[in-house]
Amino acid sequence: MTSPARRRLGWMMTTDLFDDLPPDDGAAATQTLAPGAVLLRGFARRQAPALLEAIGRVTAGAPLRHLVTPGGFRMSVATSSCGALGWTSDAHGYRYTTHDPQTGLRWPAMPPVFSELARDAAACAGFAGFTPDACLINRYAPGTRLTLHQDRNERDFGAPIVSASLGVPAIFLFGGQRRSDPVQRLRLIHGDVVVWGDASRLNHHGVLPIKAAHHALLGDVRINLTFRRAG
Ligand code: MD6
Ligand code: FE
Repeated sequence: MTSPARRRLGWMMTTDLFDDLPPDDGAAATQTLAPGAVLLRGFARRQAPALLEAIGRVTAGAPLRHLVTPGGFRMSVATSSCGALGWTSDAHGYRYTTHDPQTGLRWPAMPPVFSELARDAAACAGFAGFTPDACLINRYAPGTRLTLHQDRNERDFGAPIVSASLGVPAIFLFGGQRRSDPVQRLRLIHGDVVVWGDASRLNHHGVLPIKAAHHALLGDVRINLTFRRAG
């Protein structure tokens, strides 16, 4: 049982099991998507349990809800926010507010584990000194999608967007400045982080309908944290 061949097979089987996991040493694999846009594979995986605990606390104070678009459509994604500013939408348009319109209270403070992740991911992508003042929390049930759009409600496009994925996989669409530009389809899994700024800051992006799947920590949902400098 301990022949060289058997040992080699055991070693191969072990490495095969872990092949699809990114390195867990802080030097996660990075993939450039476009000038100013990078995918950091597994960047948030280590912090995921702490992020989930903080998401629970934030959404206890500012519940996830289905916003209505200015056009009158109920969004399939359920949304909350934390930080000095929260993103919201109603018949009057998309905007950032200091208070949650649903509770009348200020948005919950941004947990340090959130802001530290956003700062570190931005720095890793070449955006040192990123200090987000808004974090949008999106929960995707199976079938939920987000149509291609640009993030342009922020005051200053000098800061990047940092987007962390948790839970079941999603196909993230990353296009260009024009809606008609070619779109990359990226499969994002638990712990992956995408950062886009500079020449990519106004690139279109979206999420295809989430497929039924199971994740050990999150069950059948995907949660996305999107960090911005909004004010
Ligand atoms: C995501 N969310 O949930 C990405 N952008 O994976 C967004 O891109 C987004 O949910 C602007 C406003 C709301 C959003
Ligand atoms: Fe967006």
